[in-house]
Amino acid sequence: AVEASIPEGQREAYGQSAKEFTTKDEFEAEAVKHIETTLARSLFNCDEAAAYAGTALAFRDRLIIEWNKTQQNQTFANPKRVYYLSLEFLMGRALDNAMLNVGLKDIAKEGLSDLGFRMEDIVSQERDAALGNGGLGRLAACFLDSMASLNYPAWGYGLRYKYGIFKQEIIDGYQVEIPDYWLDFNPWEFPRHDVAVDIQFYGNVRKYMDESTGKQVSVWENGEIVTAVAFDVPIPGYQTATTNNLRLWSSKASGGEFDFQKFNSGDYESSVADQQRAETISAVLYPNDNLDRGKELRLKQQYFWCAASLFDIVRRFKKSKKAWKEFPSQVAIQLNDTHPTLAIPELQRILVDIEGLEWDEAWSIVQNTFGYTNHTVMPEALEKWSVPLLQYLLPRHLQIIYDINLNFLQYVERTFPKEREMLGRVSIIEESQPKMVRMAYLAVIGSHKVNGVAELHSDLVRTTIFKDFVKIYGPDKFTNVTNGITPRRWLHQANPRLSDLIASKLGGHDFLKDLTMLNQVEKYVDDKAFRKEFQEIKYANKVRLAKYIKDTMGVSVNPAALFDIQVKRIHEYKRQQLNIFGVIHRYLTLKKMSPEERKKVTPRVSIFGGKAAPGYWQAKNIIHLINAVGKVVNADKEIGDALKVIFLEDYNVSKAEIITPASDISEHISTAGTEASGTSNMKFVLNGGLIIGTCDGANIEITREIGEQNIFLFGNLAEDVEDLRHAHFYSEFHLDDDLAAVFKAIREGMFGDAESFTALVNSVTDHGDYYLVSDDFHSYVETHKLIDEAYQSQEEWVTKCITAVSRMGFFTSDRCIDEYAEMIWNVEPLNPKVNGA
Ligand code: F55
Repeated sequence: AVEASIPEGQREAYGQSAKEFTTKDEFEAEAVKHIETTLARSLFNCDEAAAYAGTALAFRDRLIIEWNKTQQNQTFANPKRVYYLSLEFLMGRALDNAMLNVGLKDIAKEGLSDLGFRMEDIVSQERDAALGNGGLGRLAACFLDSMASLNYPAWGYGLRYKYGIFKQEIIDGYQVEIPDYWLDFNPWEFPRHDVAVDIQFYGNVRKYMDESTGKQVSVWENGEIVTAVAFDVPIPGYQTATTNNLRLWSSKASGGEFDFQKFNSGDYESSVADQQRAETISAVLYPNDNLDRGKELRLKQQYFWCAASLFDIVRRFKKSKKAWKEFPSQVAIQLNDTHPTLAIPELQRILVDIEGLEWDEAWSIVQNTFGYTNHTVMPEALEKWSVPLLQYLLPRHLQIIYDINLNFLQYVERTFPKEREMLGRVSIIEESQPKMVRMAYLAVIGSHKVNGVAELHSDLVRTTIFKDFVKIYGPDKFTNVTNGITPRRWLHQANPRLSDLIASKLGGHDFLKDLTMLNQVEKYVDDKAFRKEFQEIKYANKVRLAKYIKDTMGVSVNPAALFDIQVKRIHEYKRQQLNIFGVIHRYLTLKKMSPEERKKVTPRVSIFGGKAAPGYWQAKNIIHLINAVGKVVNADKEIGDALKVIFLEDYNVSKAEIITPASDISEHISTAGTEASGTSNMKFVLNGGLIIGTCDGANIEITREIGEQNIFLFGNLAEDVEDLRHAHFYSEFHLDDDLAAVFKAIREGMFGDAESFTALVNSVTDHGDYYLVSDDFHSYVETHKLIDEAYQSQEEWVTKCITAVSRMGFFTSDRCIDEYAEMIWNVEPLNPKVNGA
């Protein structure tokens, strides 16, 4: 509307309103201005929290200017855009990243020092934005960083949870969950109270014949309405003006704070209750990773977020006045796992019920718009929703799903008339009691491309869970995009000294935008000075982690020891139990040695970290065992530095930035075929650590890139897992001898209360050892011996580490995004300067 615009003559002032500081003094002036006026604090009441706030607000101003320009530029050029739909964005902290991306961290550091503060203290004031569980959520965050850095016109869409993933405390060795209320001061979000969408739930569907068109029309009516309010978060690219948008939806009661009609009619209490109910939708992130629990509130979250996002996307498209058939040339929507699959029937509903398109035309638009990324082949993680629940909550969507299924099954029947048994297998509806909607099948049928996240995983996707669909649609619909990580956060920010060392040899930091340039580092593998500096950096990073361990846990660890780290969500398939059983075996071995022998072994610090889903009892048992072992081993004077066992509390993104650069070895030891990709494996190698791993997920491609002499692989292969599991039940179960000794020690109470570990031991000995712990134990222990030996020869070790780092260029998320853009989205970067912006 014209009246909403600034008059022509006055527009120059616009865009000049916030100061684009470039010097230390200008930065200080901006920060102080914010402390004084925005926060209303005096110079005599300026603590670290205030200094953080002032710094954040100063940088925020800069981001806003670039962000506005980027959005105006995108609106003007109106290119095809990418929309990344993810229920999780595990962003971590924003300030450090913002300072590095706009290239002003050094200036801010000097400015803060003038004001009497240390940069590290200020940066660590910020709370993590922890709107995710693990790998899937962090991948979405890395992708946002890459899309902005590569100038893709891209938006993220998610939920603005009031509570992110819980904070973990360890009390008496057990995990305790504390709610993560993170929003009391969040300068990085902008409420858009004018961007509000009403979302309907429940109700019924009325069908009637439209006399004028002669068409049957469906109307979804009498539902409950909840309002979605947009909160926008700027996503700055690295050394580019592009600043993209992450839009998070927050739920509130429709009609504002209270329903005034109810309020005035004296129904105050129920008006407040309605408000509470509405706000519940975006209240809390579900803390399960790789497990589907089918809760009604979770389904509400999914629809609320999909419907609000699609309304927004469609509204933006309609402004262009283009024909509907142009929709897929303007819009690419990527589904991060099946969590946003309801977007498929929702777009079909918008096109058919609201915009009046014919079914087939609408369906072709839908299929050409969506792409679906699968992150797991494990059956317990594949989402299903019960038909009765969908009928109740989203009656029109259920009808649409049935119609999609009918058309699909008719097509399959025509194409494969002799394979009628296939129909039941590929049906979106599982004929169980109650009937279930298989969301992954709906996602495959409604998308034009389906991808896995590492080569082995994508092969498994094609040959196991979607085998029939490969036959139906042909192999080209199924593809692979191996995961990656952003080198900005995971190298430059987490490990500035290593980043600078590399930059000193490569003529600057350009490699952070083209990570394949790392291959030039290999030239320096024999360079004495380079090797020395590389080693010193690793040592300094270990000293920093050792200090953190001392400060938080009171345990002293020797930074010269081999740091062996496994940090990730606690899950039986990730096999932290294999690791801790291995640690116990090491302890038993050490105890049998003479003091002289013990002096010769490579000293080790075994470090664990990660959260267990609150309802995942066996995962909690694993945490308990790790802590119980730590308590005994760390207090054992005879053992001393030869072995320490640490469980780091509350592993999250900002802690990962301290932990990752400090590893000598990290563990990626999932049962083969279960870890779709893994991404921390990439972070550790990029930071100059080696890995021990199974032939699983991206470990396989890491091996191909860095060379098998630079990685420690062990264990059975994915292709043999099925037979081995079968053999556990149908042949004599053989428990590995060393593992039997470990179990004996546990049972005899060496680590306290033996009873509380019974279930963990029994899962191997009595319940079929589903994760093949016993089958892989010997190979695991032997491989750790090789690691001990290799570490003794520091020269060879450093050679491996430097070689590995130099060959990691493939694993940048920039490469992933370019692959998605080319193979799946068909979008191109947009020069941020085209309008002189
Ligand atoms: C969260 C909720 C549900 Cl309902 C299901 C899964 C998850 C989840 O957190 N999954 C997850 O993190 N998957 C991981 O995705 C990574 C990125 O692709 C992979 O590297 C990793 O192998 C996979 O487990």
